[in-house]
Amino acid sequence: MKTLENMTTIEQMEEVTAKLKEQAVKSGAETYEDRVKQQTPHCKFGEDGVCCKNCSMGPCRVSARGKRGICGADAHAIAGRNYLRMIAAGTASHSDHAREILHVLREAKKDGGYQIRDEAKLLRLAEEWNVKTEGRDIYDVAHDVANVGLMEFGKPDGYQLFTKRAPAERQELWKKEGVLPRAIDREIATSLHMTHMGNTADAEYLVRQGVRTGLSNGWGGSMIGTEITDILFGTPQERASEGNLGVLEKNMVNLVVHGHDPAFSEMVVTAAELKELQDYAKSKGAKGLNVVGLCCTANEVAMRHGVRMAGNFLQQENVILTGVCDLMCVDVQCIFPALPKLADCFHTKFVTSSHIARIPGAIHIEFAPETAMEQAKEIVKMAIDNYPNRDEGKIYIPETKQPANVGYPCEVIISKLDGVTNSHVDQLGSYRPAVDAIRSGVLRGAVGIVGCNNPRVRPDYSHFAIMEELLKNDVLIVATGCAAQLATKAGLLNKEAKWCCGDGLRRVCDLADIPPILHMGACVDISRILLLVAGIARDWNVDMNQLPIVGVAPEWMSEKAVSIANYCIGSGIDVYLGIQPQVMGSTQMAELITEGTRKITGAGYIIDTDPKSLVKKIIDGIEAKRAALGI
Ligand code: SF4
Ligand code: MSK
Repeated sequence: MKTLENMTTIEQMEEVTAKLKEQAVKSGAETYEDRVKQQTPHCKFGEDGVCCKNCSMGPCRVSARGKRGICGADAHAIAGRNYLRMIAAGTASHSDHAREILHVLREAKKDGGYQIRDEAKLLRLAEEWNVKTEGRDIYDVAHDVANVGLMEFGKPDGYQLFTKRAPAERQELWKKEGVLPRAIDREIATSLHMTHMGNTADAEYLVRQGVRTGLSNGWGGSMIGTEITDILFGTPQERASEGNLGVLEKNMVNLVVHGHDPAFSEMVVTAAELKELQDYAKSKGAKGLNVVGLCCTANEVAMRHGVRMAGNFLQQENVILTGVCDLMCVDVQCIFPALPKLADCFHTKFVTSSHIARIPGAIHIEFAPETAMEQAKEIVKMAIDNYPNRDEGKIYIPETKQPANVGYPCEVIISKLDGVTNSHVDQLGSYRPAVDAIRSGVLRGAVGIVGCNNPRVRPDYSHFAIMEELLKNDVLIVATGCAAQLATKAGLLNKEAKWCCGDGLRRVCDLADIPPILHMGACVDISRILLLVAGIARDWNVDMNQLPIVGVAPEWMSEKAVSIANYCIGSGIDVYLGIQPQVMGSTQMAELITEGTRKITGAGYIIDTDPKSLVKKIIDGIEAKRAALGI
């Protein structure tokens, strides 16, 4: 087995970050590393989740001196309420993103800025949601589908429609346990209501509502977001791309799109392809326009256009520190409010576009579907006009970049598997070749590695160490979000990375012509992983929690990640965490999230902050699932 010799190591990535830090110091700029020092050590009450400020009798904190808040809430109630509020906020974020996309679909027109790119998917969804299609204009169908989707947020009765996509046993379990999700906004509101002063103080019920709210995201908001994005902008296809800071170009106008909402980034990418703007860039002495992505927006535009990826969450400041970022435009989520101030130390223009993420010091261009193209053109022009303003003395572009194969939604995975066996593919598709490979032991199992990177640990290191070990042990990896970006930077999304896999996984990669880590998209696209696991469970004729398939978030940081973890747990998928949830000041909560949920959904957290022992636990967990299935 070859080693990772052609890959970019964490040490090499860290060398680049250290050089860019020198750039920051020279320019008098502050970076997150400085702020980590200022914030360390972190507040222990906050870390343990036992500080409550849900009413003005507080804030109250649980300590040896005072074991209850003024109202009598104990550590379990306080930690449980804080935890549920994180899930509610994460669910709100993913789901509101989906709602915005539905509004764009409702405005889509044949000759408008937004059009339908995947008609077949729209028609399938219309059928699933009982929207009439026969003899109708496709845009009338689209608008009705958008209205059904919008009702999923606030309908007074019934449950999330997409929960019917789960295996029947799972749906029954959700009903029996009272966690079948209702309207998305209702689950969020119920969570906030339950955690208001004077309401639920029993940690178990806070955890149960956490699972239900998470499920309204996974099988509701996020899944709606992914489906509608595919309908509007096209279901991703396998594509070649490149990733890491070396994708920034010295002689081109560099425009960076950052955030999550493809309705915005798609328009910027489209505008930058216009000849008039390419010519305008040349008129300013540049060789052309170079649009690159950051964070989850990078995943979105790479999967649909092959746009190159500058990096993940903790790389956002590094992009500006290169001195060649002519403009960074952002939409929503995971955007450091530090960026406008940092941009001021360089020539970079920093543009916000959404009322959801207003940041002092930014140029704000409020993005609206009806004027989207004009606004995107304005932004691209602003980037071009800024190109001549670079300060040569402040430029350092790291050379590091790696080739990547991206764009493996369920549809592409199914067609790749179909190529292996020519098995019949029905409308839902078949994962039978994957089932056979896992059953026979050629693959030991599969792991979804997702989530952010986090300065609480050595950034990116846990992702890398876990991926490397799993590949050697014949475990197929699917990745999304900033974990997928780390795989990109390391070179692990390249088909050639099969050389660092065990024999079984390498054989599967050869037969199916896939890289060993399949890029499934942004963090909202973890709903694709739910459908993948549900599809495999269906073809195996077991429930989702029986499969040797687990989720890992080695460096998670956001509230969205806690919501995601809860929809995975709710779906029977064990979640391995490398960062402790902020509940450990409550023994009851510590037990509930690791063991208690197993009695409800058949899954729970396994937490270990040491990546080496975490990956051992993942492999042991997969083997235990195999043993229970008798394989
Ligand atoms: Fe303190 Fe109770 Fe108010 Fe929380 S709800 S701040 S524990 S009095
Ligand atoms: S961007 S939520 S840092 S994955 Fe989706 Fe990355 Fe985590 Fe944000």
